[in-house]
Amino acid sequence: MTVPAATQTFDASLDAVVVGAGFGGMYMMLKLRENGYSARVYETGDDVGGTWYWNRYPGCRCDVESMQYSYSFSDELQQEWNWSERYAPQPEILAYARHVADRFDLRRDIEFETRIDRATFDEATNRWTIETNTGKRISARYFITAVGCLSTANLPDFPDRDAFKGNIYHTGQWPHEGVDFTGRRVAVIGTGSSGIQSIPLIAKQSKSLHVFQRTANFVVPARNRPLDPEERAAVKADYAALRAKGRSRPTGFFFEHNNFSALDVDDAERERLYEKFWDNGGLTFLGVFNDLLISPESNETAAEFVRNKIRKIVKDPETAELLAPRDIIGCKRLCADTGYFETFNLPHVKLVDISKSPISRLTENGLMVGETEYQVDDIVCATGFDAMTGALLKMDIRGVGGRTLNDKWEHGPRSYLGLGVKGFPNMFTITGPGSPSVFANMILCVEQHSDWIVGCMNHMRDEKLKRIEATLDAEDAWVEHNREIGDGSLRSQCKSWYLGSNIPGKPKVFSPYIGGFPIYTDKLAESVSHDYRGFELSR
Ligand code: NA7
Repeated sequence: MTVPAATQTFDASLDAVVVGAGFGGMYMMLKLRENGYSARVYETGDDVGGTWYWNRYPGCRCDVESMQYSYSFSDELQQEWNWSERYAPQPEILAYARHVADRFDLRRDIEFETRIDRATFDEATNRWTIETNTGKRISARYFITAVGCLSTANLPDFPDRDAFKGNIYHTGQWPHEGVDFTGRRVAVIGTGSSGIQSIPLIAKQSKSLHVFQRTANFVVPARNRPLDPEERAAVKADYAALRAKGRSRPTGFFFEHNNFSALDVDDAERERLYEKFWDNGGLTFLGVFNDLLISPESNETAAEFVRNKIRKIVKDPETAELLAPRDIIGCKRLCADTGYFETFNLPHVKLVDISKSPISRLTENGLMVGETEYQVDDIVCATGFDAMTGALLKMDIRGVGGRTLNDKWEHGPRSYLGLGVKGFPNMFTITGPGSPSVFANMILCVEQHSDWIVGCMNHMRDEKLKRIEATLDAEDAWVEHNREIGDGSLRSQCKSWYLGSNIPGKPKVFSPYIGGFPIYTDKLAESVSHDYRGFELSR
């Protein structure tokens, strides 16, 4: 039975509800407050930080350089904060998030330990009713999600999971008190970024370590190092220009890159350039040539360069071959390591290839692969996330006519600009599927979306409008545009979480917008300058 909105009672009536107190939710809250809106952020955790709150596994750090993976909206903030390393470790990023929350007095508008379970659009009032796991009901004109792209842990449902008597951890839900693996027999399942970062450190503590690899991943050295004061000062003195340079690049962050093809140079020069970028470290390796993600032939030169590096580092040839990925470099997200491959030279570390024979079940004492039982005390699942859509679809979101977002996205996410969804008026999805998000500097992305959303809300307020909804035509065209440019990139050619292939049964749709940050910026601006083209606005 639907209770008419007019007769409902609410615990709060707000202009906007924001879901999630990670970097997106915090900045959105700040903008809403600055622009005079009543708003509240609801957050499941007991503190700010989002992904950096939950992912506390050993070795967890950002793969984007610290001086760029930080807010750009406040020069005072970026001048006063001192990153200690080239790639900030998780505790430092969390400390930064806390600092931002305190500095801008955000906590008073954040309700922690409160999960949004349901949001229902009421067509009579053009407002959302939002319900929490604590029993609260809030009415809001706008429902804004800032739930992150990699926030719903994928814990595989191994048969007989409960039979295992030891501990099972997921890297994305790591115990806050930490885990001591000293003297323990450990299994790590998964060799994506989280596995690659944690394996060397778990190996240091554990008595034995078995790494279960379904797909080998391309990994380049991070070359992490402390940042010295002069280096920081030089960036800070030039921060505005550096940020502008970042915004002008497809990834939203600036790094050295070349504007020619891998096939434009001879073998010796190609090798020299790969060596140079390898020595420099980090994901910028994919910037050596401009066609590595377009031309399979060019890509293969980079892939083979990395495979050869693996063969040189890993002493056992059989293990080296198993660790050397066969597919396209950069198709799955490239990983950056500190001592990952070297770890497999340690006598107590073993790689178990599960590409042909998966983990069939857990036992009381470990796990089974084929007929072999691996006895362990602890299992670490570095098995990733239900990426891009997982956190959105976990909520019961109901739009026009009571249609759920789950139903609307049955065959994959559909949105206009990754921000608005037809049938879900007054809902905005910060870094939603269909926006650059994971292909760009996430912090610039959340700033961009929040600025756009609040600009739109101001327009609606000025014009006394009550409802904004993406049109079906705009949504269809955007989905098609995403598909077309996705098809043109090698990134869509393998099984990855960009495509949803890591989650059994999930529709295989290439979700992030791959057109690049500057082009996307223009698209957002064009919509605004054409009276919010692609959206229907009404009283
Ligand atoms: P990823 O990159 O999704 O990696 C997860 C890993 O776990 C990957 O090697 C998967 O193999 C493996 N996996 C997933 N499910 C299973 C099962 N059922 N059995 C065995 N192995 C499995 O997640 P991360 O947390 O490492 O990184 C996510 C992003 O966070 C990363 O890209 C950075 O952007 C930060 P697969 O490759 O699917 O065969």
